[in-house]
Amino acid sequence: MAPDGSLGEAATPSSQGGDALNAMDGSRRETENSQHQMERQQLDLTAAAAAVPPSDEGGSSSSFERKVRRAKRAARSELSVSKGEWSKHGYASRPDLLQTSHLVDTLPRADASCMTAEQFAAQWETPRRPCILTGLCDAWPAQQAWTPAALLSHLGDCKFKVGSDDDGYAVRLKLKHFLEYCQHPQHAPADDSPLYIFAHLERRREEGKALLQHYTVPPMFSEDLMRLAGERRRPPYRWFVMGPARSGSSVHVDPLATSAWNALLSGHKRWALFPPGTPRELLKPAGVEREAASWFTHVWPRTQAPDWQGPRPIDVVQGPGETMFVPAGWWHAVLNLDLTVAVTQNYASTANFPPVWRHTKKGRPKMSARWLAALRQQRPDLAAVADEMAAAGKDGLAGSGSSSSSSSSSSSSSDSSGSSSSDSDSEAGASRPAKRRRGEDGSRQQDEGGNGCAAVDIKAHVDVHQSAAVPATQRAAHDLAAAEH
Ligand SMILES: O=C(O)CCC(=O)C(=O)O
Repeated sequence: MAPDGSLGEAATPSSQGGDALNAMDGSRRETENSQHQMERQQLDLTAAAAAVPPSDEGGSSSSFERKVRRAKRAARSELSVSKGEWSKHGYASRPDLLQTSHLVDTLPRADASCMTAEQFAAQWETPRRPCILTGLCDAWPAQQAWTPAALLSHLGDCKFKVGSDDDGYAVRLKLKHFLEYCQHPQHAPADDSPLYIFAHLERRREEGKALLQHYTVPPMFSEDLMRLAGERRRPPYRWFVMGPARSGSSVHVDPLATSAWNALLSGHKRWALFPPGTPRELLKPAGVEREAASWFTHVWPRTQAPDWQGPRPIDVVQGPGETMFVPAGWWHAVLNLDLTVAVTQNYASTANFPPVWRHTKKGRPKMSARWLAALRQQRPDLAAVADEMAAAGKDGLAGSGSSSSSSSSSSSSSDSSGSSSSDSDSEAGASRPAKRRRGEDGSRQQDEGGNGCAAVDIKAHVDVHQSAAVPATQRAAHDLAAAEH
């Protein structure tokens, strides 16, 4: 083992040489490599778990147990922990859920190590073509710093958001407890849809400050126009993401018409991508739990049936070192196939400015006013676009309201915003900082329809209870809005 507790080498990206547009190669290639990588990762996780003192904080393993149970209860109050409802579907004993050999991965891979922002915009971003970029994160300090063992040693006592409670408040666990949870036979390895760290990276939090030093935004994503609105005003836009097998993000579209990149440091993620305009009712049929594991179990197979009415998904297995580009408006569902560690950011750029502006103006009027003022100074060309849209009456969203029914997995939303160091949060309870609006700031919130509504931040994640409260008509309006651009 290396001094940092990792197994020495950084994960090897499965990049392709040259222009490297390699369709049809991902899944099969990854499956060959993945066994070896999973074994290495398992060793690292085992090492990390072994490093967790068995009797933490002077207590016993029952202290760990209490905290994890409390987190589980808060994150999914509809499931009884004591009655074993976290494993009621038996997904953990269905090996097919994590198998990918039947998939044909047709997503293009492009070597981005020498790609300019202009080349990226012309080839992928402007035509809104999803792709996987390679060669972007090989040299990041995160390659060493984000192994489970290294994270444990540096940030083991920091609390990370693993879900949200019924009121939308963050549920947090110390990283050392989360890592133990990932290993403990009665928890993640048995859970249908395990807890998932989806932590907004904020400089004012200790873990945010540390983790932000470990990667750099690749040049093709660095335009990041919302930065002009000011770091404190802009919606949350970057997250550290870590989760065990079967955690993930159920099908959704990222809101405010933003695009996203997702760089995977270790592990494997299965993605299903659908183009903008795919009918929501096909992708989110009634009666299917809003968890990635349920979506891949019940909905994905329908997409393969001869009578499927929508576009077929683009299936992808993303491996270590690969960065997924999700253009604005694309539906996506993601299932972690093993323990994954990733960072993801949402952004607005020249290429997607008009729809982002439309959604932001409607959904975040105060921020958009400030943003427009900054654009007038620094990007008069885009301020002119905004003015033209206003003149043409194209800067609002028909029928918009607030919704963010969504999405995913075991992770859910809402971090604290204007507040709250980890000291003030109680672990495994929901943090309740003063003066925050539900679903705001720090939320990993995802939207189903690309809407930009007042209560919605960049990634709206509202759990099953909240989603249920969103009227269907409202959701349909958002879906129409999403389909439109
Ligand atoms: O779980 C993941 O890594 C995917 C995240 C995602 O879909 C998103 O951030 O929009």
